[in-house]
Amino acid sequence: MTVAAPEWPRLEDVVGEISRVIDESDDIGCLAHKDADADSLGSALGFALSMRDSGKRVHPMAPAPVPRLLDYLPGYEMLEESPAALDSLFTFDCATVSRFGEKRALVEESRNVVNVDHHVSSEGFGTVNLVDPIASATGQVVYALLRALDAPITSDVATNLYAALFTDTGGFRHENTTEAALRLGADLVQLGADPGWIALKSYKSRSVSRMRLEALAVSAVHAELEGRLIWSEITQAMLSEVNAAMDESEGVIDQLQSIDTMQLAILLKEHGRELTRVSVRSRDPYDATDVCRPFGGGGHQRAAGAEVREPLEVARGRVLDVARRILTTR
Ligand SMILES: [Mn+2]
Repeated sequence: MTVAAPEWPRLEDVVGEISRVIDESDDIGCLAHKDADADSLGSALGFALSMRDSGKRVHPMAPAPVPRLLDYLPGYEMLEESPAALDSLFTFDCATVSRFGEKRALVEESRNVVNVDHHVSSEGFGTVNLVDPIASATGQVVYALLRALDAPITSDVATNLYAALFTDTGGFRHENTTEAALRLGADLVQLGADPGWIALKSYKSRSVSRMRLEALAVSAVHAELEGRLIWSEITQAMLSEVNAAMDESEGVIDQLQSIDTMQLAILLKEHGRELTRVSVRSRDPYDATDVCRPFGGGGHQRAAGAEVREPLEVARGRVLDVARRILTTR
C-alpha cells in the first residue's frame, strides 16, 4: 500500500526564503543524519563549504558516532561537536527528527530549520522544506539549490556532491540512476570531482576485517520462498570473531541484493541485547518500506531501514514474518 506523497514546494517557490535565511545568518549549522552516509554527510559538507566560500561561518555536524569511513570527504575535519550559537540550521537527507540522535533537540529548538531532502517519507519538520522525492540523492537537491542561489561550487564542493550522488545510486547502478543523475555526474566532474578517486574511496577501500565480516554474513545467507526472500544477519559474535566494527557491515546488504531470484533482501544487525537494526532492499513489485513501516522505520521504495528495540532472536522472527506475509499475499 503506497500512501499518497505530499506535494512539496518547488525550488523556485522556496529559494527566495532560503536566500533570506542565509542573508540573515552569520552562523549556519549543516547537519547530517545519524550513521551518516556519503549522501547525507557529502551534502552537509558540500553545502557548508559553499557557504563558507560565500563568507559565512559554517558549522557542519554529524550525530555520534561520526562515520570515520567518510573522512575522505573534503571538509570532514571541519565537523563540530556542539557549536555555540546558530542563526539557522540546514539538515540534509533526513526524513524524520528521530534520525538526528543527540542533535535532535538542536533541530527542534532552532528558529530557522531548512530541511533539504529527497525522501518521499519526509516529515517536513523544517520551517522551510526543500524536498524533491524525484532526486536520486540529496546531493542533487543541494546542487540545484546552490545553482539557484548562485553560490560558489569549488572542486571540493563538487567532490562532496559527486560522492553523495555516486553512492546513493550504488555507483550509478540502482534504478534511481536517471538521465538527470548521469548528467549531474558529468557536471560535477567538469567542476573538479574525480570519479575514479571517489569510486576508490567509496567501494575499493575495504579493510581485511571488513571483508572477513562480509564473508561470515554471506556464508550465513538464508534463501526462502524459492529464493525470493534472502536474508542474513550480523551478530556481536561475528564482529568479535573477525575483530570488526558494526559500521564495517555496510556492504553486506549489497551482496544479499545481488541474488538473481531476490525480491526482498533483509539484513539483521545485532547492535545490542535490546537493539536490532534492519536493512531492506526490494525489487518490483515490492516496496522495502512496507517491511520497515510496522517497526517505525522507512526510507525509499528500493532501500529502507528500521530499528527494532528487541533482541536479535525476537526481531528476526517479527521482521521475517512481515516479509513472508508480503511475499505470499501479493
Ligand atoms: Mn539519500
